Amino acid sequence: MTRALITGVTGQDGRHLSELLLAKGYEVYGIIRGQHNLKRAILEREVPEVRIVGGDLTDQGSLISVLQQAQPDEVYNLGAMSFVTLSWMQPELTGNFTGLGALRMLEAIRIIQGASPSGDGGRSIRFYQASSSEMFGAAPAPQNEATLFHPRSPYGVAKVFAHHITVNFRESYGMFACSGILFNHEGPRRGPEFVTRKISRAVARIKLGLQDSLVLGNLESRRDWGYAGDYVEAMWLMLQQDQPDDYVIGTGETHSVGEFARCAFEHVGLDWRDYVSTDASLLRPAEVDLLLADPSKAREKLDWEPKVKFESLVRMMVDADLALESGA
Ligand code: NAP
Ligand code: F7E
Repeated sequence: MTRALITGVTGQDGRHLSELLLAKGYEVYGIIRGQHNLKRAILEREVPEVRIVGGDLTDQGSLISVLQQAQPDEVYNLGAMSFVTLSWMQPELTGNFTGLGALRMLEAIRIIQGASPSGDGGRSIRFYQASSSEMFGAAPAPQNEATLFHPRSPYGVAKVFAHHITVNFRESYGMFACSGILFNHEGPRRGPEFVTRKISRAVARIKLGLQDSLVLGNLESRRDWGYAGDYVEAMWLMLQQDQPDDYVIGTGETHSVGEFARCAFEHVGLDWRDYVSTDASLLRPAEVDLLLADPSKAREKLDWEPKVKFESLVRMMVDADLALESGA
């Protein structure tokens, strides 16, 4: 049975990826940090088959222990401080989790493989790094694997480090290490701090009479938004190839925050202009204005295509929040 180890298993992508791998017959181990918390309880309820192991991306020894315990064939490094706004408030912590965390896991894998009695690396562990379109930042669109990075946030800078160290371990040690440069992907499991979920939740609550308005920041920034369930499939595909490589994953469509809000309100028969206002305190010190993926390499080499389109994604999220907020 193939074994996978996932960091960030309690997050949006961690739960989708666990379900995908379990459906493929994998044994799935998930790293949980700290003590029992709400996100762990949600994971245990939604995907109870995941085998939970304790560890932290800031604790190298814990990662080595976890690898010894789980003996994985594939490691998916999804753990990170992933909220861009918070990365300006806690830049050092972001660098530590999001940047150095990847290095610690790569080193842990290298140490474990090097210690193999067979001397040839033993079980060759395949590694996936959750890179991000935030690394492109101010780079001109459309962005693909050849586009130069110009990150605009401490989060983006930390992800650039994690990306390059992944490539470096592949080139230095011949590790099967892949970096998936994923554009924004969303869904009902998205954290409420991200703009799409903030909007879908507010729309549901306004429709149900539980809230009367929604305050947002920059309505003009544009993102290439896809569905998380489609994107974890791409992560898995990268680790099934003959050679390790890096891939851009996105839809090739871009929409503004305002368009997302308009579409979400329209879905419940409301006009967004009656409810949405803006507040300058929600603007970022430096913004990423335009993200648009050129995912042609993934289409050609991985045979990967996103299935859920923008309007369906918006409707899916609003419908899920309507059900949640109405207690259905
Ligand atoms: P998410 O929902 O914010 O989940 C982040 C996960 O990281 C949580 O499970 C969190 O665990 C864990 N984590 C945080 N600090 C940790 C530490 N020190 N040690 C171990 N685990 C730690 O993020 P997501 O949307 O699923 O994204 C998954 C990954 O893809 C992240 O690396 C993110 O940066 C990257 N990414 C996301 C997108 C997107 O649009 N969603 C796009 C590109 C890249 P706790 O429960 O302990 O907090
Ligand atoms: O912001 C604007 C905000 O926080 C999107 C993470 O998963 O994707 C995500 O990062 C846009 C920005 O996501 C609000 O200024 C307006 O332009 O939903 P977000 P993000 O920053 O794109 C990348 C690919 C990742 O890797 C990250 O981990 O929306 N915006 N008003 C707002 N954003 C938020 N959060 N809240 C607002 O009220």
